[in-house]
Amino acid sequence: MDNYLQRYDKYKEEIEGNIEEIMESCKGEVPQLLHDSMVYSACGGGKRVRGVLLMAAGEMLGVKKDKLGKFAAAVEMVHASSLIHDDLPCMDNDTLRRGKPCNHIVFGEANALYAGLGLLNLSYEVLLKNLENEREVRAIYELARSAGPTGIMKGQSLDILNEGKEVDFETLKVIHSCKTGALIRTSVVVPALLAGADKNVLSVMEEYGRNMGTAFQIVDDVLDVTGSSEELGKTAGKDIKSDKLTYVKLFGVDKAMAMAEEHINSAIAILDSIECDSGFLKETAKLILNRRN
Ligand code: GRG
Repeated sequence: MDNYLQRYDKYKEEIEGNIEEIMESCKGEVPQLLHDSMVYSACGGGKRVRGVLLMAAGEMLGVKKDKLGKFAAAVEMVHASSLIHDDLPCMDNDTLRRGKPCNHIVFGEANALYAGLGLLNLSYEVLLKNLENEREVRAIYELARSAGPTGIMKGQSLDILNEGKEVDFETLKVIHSCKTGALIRTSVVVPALLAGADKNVLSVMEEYGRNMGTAFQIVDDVLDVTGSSEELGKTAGKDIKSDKLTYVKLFGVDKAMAMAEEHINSAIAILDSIECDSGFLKETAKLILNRRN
């Protein structure tokens, strides 16, 4: 376990170093306030689960380390952009994120809007600037698709449209698989694409990512009612207040956790069908189930 945590922290450090480098490289050209607000959210903490998954899956499949670092930074920048927008008054209207005031509280709504769009765009700019081969084009396409109107944005749109609506499991599954699942799945599909993996490996990584994404959001739903704002670094109890469609609303805490565990077990089991050293990805699956923030 100690080894696992050390490796996790090493990936995290590498990702954060890469994001800082990217932000530093455009410093002179971006208005100071906009740059500050992008840095505030892109460099300001977070577990970096998506980036870590990308680095670990890529290493497992034999992708070059420097390439992985760029993609992991990009995935985390896309994620940060979605968090900024998620917190805006016109969306979830929150004030606390990663234990700090939300971006719009510090920099104002207009800046927060641009910081989110800026990080989203910059993530693609950096990847395209360093483009080396066709595999990377496919990987960038996958990232763009998961962040767009058939991915995260679709999930968020349906999430907001379904606040206060009747309970409907099919809709809930679509919301979760897009809002949260898309980027988590992409985090392990991108390295498979970069590695030029065959169909079998690609579908195993997809299946692993799909289960991880669903479990991640179920646990998020549970933590919203069982965690404190201090632990979570964001306002607890928001889902009930907004009458969101969640696993807890549909099934209660215990059943929801049992369902998350099923997805985690499936994620772990599917990795056994490829001949790779998948120990780290299996441990990360367990971590997602047992996380407290
Ligand atoms: C600009 C890409 C983009 C999208 C706009 C606002 C929006 C549409 C989508 C919101 C998507 C969203 C925030 C989903 C919730 C996903 C989720 C569970 C976030 C928390 O992830 P953690 O726990 O956070 O990994 P940290 O802080 O650790 O990174």
